[in-house]
Amino acid sequence: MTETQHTWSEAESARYRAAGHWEGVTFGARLRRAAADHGNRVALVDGDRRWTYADLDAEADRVARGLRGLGVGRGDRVVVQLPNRAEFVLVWFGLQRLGAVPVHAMPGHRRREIGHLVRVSGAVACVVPDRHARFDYRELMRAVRAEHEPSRSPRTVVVVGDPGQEYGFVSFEALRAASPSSPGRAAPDAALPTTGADDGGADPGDVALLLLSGGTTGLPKLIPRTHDDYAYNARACAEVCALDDQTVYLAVLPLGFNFAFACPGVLGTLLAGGTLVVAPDPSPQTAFALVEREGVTLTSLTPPLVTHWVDEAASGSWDLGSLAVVQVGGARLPEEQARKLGPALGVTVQQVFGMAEGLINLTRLDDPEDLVCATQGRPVSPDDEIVVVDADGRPVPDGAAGELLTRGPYTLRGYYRAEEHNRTAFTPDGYYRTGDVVRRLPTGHLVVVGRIKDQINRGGEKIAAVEVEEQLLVHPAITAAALVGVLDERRGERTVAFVVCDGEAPGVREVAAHLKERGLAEYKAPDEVVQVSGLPLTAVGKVDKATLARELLRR
Ligand code: OOB
Repeated sequence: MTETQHTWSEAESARYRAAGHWEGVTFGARLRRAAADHGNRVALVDGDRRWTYADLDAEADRVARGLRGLGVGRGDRVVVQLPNRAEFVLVWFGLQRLGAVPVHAMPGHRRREIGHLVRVSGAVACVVPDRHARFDYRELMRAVRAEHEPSRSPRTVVVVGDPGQEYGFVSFEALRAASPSSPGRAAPDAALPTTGADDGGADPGDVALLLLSGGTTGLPKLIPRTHDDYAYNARACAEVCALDDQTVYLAVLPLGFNFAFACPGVLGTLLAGGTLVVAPDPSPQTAFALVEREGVTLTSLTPPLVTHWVDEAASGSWDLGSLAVVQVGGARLPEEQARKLGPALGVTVQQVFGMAEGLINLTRLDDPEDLVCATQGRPVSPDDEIVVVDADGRPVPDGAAGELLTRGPYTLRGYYRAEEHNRTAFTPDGYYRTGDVVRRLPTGHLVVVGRIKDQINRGGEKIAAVEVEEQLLVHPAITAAALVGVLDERRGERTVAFVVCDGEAPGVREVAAHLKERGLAEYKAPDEVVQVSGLPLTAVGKVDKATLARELLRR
């Protein structure tokens, strides 16, 4: 990323500071303040384990000291691939304390995705669990390291749980327990410096974390988020959701997902002095038990979870009285489901249309039911700039459909180290081309009506069609391939791979095994494989995916 080109101008930065959006405080310093303000309040709950704000602050110091002993310092990137456990939060703030930069990976990512993240970010370390959901992450890390020269692969792998015997693998427990006086675990200079002790000397304008984009190209892009912009993201959402120190947020969706982490999620809750409860799995049984036990007030879901939650609530065996607001986003929520959810759980529903790149739209808690159920909300910041344009880039009137372009105080101006992609992903005046087709209502609310980007949204999981197509073509029997999203009752969309083959086409299982072998995350395997004699083309010679989807529905 060329800082001069792909960031906010001096004038814009000054405006965002003057407006109070950018407060000039790093996350490391914010945690220190939170500990001073709310020391004895419970910040974090995971099963039977609890951390007050003072505990969390002290733990961040401990983790930071251990990481520093491994040579991690200001500006260093560290890939964090952890499931929903407290350690995600401990590691995250430990890194912030050093001015180091967490790279948010998803638990489902495999060799190809993690290898790519490691290469692009130049990560010095990775943090993984030993095993999770019957998968061994140490083996994944071994494979990633084997594929890269030592100079280009992470020096250290921190393992939550049993690190095994591999050289360079260290246990998280040992790392956090190591004090500067226990040599062999941490280097003697591992004590934190007295200056920058809150944040390793980081600047609030520095990149604080890297998020993964849903992707539209062969390789996923990294999204740089600064301390200033990301804290504003969380705070602006927290204000709309009226968070305070009584808030108890249940993290059901993966913590690495921007929605659960900062919209307002983890960060919004902690910045407000509330309590974060992590759910180890997204089932309504697990979640409802936590709602009862911890008095959860707010949570967030993707649409496919909504039906399960509504069904389980109907059993009548749970007391969900504390739960006030349920956010739903990441994919389009059908209006009928939105109308059912509120009464079924006895909550206020909030639709969330957001993106890792920045812009977050929320329906307001006091919006009339029709807006809550039939729109995807409106921007959280008065300084979010929205333009809806036609195919020629000309603004369309309110109510008409067009591509959503946006810029503002927490929307990126450029992907990380992606100079070429940045030339087309933004307009010359810095608007991000979302690839989403929306209608804007006179109230400012947006209705998502479609998409022009080559991405499939499988119930909130984003799949870049090109990334999968490239790997399908590696299969010896496949000569041409197109991955298409088609309407699906349960997930909104499911993936269909249209393949042209020399002989008989491989079945769904064989294709899944092939993609797994290629190192792709399992959720990217097509739900269906359809053999065709050729792929239809549009007038400009692109694969005509709309025609493919239509013909499939007609069969
Ligand atoms: C969230 O973030 P990403 O980066 O995984 O995906 C962003 C894309 C959007 O551009 C849009 O295509 C789609 O996901 N999307 C929705 C939606 N919310 C996101 N499409 C229809 N209706 C919605 N409510 O998905 C994300 C990030 C922060 C908060 C919430 C979601």
